[in-house]
Amino acid sequence: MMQRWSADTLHWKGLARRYEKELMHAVETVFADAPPRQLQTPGGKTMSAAMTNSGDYGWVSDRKGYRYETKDPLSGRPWPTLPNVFHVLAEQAAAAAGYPDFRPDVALINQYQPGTAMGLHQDRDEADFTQPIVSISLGLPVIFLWGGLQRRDKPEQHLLEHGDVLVWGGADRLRFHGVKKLAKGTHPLCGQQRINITLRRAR
Ligand code: MD3
Ligand code: FE
Repeated sequence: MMQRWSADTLHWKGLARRYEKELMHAVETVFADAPPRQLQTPGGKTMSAAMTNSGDYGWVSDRKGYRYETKDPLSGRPWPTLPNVFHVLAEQAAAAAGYPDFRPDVALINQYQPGTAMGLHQDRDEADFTQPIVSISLGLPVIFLWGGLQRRDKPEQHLLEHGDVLVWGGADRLRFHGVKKLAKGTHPLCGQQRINITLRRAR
């Protein structure tokens, strides 16, 4: 089921279910090389979700700021190759949403355990905001907060479940957004966690 939240945002419920085993296998392969880790914010707080990346670049945060890096700071090695199933799914969803030329060079993977969340923020470390972002949700459900272009705008709440894919660009690209605290639970394929993969064009 495809649903438009606005002219520039598409919610394709369940699209990723047909690739769920390949997706989780790809996630585990990335984790084996570049394990998810809790990053520090520039202000010195620890983010509650654990993160890692694959692709030509990876998003990192530390006391020096937010940025994309070509190497994993934990290992000093390049990030693992962006798995083909991420490309296939992201490009299919982006094309359906009206972005036929989207070619991601980063897949940021967020791993949420019960009790973890992500506060309202904008994704603005990429070079070209005309490029959309595609997100794939796997595992436990969560309430997604879809805000406006100002931090003070009251967010809409949307449930994101296993297999849901979102594509947003255009006027929605710089909306504030976040996710509420993950509730306890066990998903048959993913266990006691939620995985979110965001496909981006960093450069
Ligand atoms: C933004 N991840 O990695 S993605 C992030 O579920 C991030 O892990 C969240 O925010 C997560 O930077 C949310 C989903 C999403 C969906 C639609 C949006 C983010 C959006 C529409 C506009 C702006
Ligand atoms: Fe974000």
